[in-house]
Amino acid sequence: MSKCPRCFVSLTSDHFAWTQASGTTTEADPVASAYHGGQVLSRKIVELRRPVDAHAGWAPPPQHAELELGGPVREVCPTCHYVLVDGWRNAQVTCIAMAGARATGKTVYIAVLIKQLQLLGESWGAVVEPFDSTTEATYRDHYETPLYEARGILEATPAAHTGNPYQREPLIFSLGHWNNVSQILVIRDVAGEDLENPENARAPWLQFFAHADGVLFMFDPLKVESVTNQLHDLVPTQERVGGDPRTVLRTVLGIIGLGTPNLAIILSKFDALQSLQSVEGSDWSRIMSNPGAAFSRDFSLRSAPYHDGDGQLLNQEVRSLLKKLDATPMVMSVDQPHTGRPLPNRYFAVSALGESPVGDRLHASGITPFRCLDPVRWVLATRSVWHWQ
Ligand SMILES: Nc1nc2c(ncn2[C@@H]2O[C@H](COP(=O)(O)OP(=O)(O)O)[C@@H](O)[C@H]2O)c(=O)[nH]1
Ligand SMILES: [Mg+2]
Ligand SMILES: [Zn+2]
Repeated sequence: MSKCPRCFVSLTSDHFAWTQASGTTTEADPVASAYHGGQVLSRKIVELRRPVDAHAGWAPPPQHAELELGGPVREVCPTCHYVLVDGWRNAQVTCIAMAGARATGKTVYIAVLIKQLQLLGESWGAVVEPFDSTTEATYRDHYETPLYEARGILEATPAAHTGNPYQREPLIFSLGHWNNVSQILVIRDVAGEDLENPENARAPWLQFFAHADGVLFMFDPLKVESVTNQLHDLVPTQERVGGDPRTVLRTVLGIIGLGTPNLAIILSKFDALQSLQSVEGSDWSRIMSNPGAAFSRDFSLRSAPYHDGDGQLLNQEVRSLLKKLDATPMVMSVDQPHTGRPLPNRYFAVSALGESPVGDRLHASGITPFRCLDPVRWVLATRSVWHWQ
């Protein structure tokens, strides 16, 4: 089914909306502004709901919108007024929302993820590319260039109320065709700061979490004191630290409410834990040196179906690691949410960079991602995209 790339609400055949395709008269649009998180001006909009007595195959009468608006029209999302491209309703859209405190690695992860999706797609001839010019420019300017070209480290994602919050626009990528249907992946990045504030739980511009197909929640092991204490000689200290992951998880679960996204809980910057192997005599060194562990290998770029068995093993291992990282309360709030209905969930470990950056620069060995595709392949597999039965 198709979904809106901004609010992630499913586009049904019961409710439609259009706007004028051209014209200079615009006015403040309170609906679009609420979902965008900043002021949006729109041209005139008309809506149409399916009449209660309509027959099964009902569709909007041809030219209905053109007649109402007096000229050419463009379809918009009836929930948030996002302008949809022609044919959007025929595509299968998978919507992913990033979550996590500040500096847990969300933005770096997206930058690397797209490259990995491109590599995986190539292995069966699927071209992964930005779907629109906004995505192309946002990905290039805020993700790819800062990481791959300047070899520096990305700036913190601005909170939604500040100057140029590029994360307000969804990142839309085409995954090519699968089962003869155009496949689209939408990713919405978020500023950790916005999730560290529990008062934002009701903000309309964060409600996309409730309608997402996948929520990728990142947990940063470098926030855990017992880890950083052991690491201080091995891994350069990271100066940017975010808020309490438990608050963020609570806010995110609060926003999701009765929604049913797949929840991926991701241990990010896994390279940092891997470097604990060299802390002699510590129990972390024993745990992390286990060659038989699922977290010691990476299947994510194999052009076979998502390996569910491997995913389940990793799930158990990462759950144990999180308990060892004093994150038991977090695991409990996933298992026993206040709604009484746990979300479909799975635990993952990823390293986008492969090695810790030194100060503000990437490590000399460059970017060597580890298991970055797993969470997205899991979400895609649950929707039978890029997956063989
Ligand atoms: N060691 C390590 N550090 C990482 C990794 N990914 C991100 N980082 C560090 O974490 C910082 C914050 O990353 P960023 O993606 O901006 O976090 P965000 O605030 O969650 O979007 C970066 O400046 C990097 O120093 C990783 O895979 N390994
Ligand atoms: Mg960010
Ligand atoms: Zn919408």
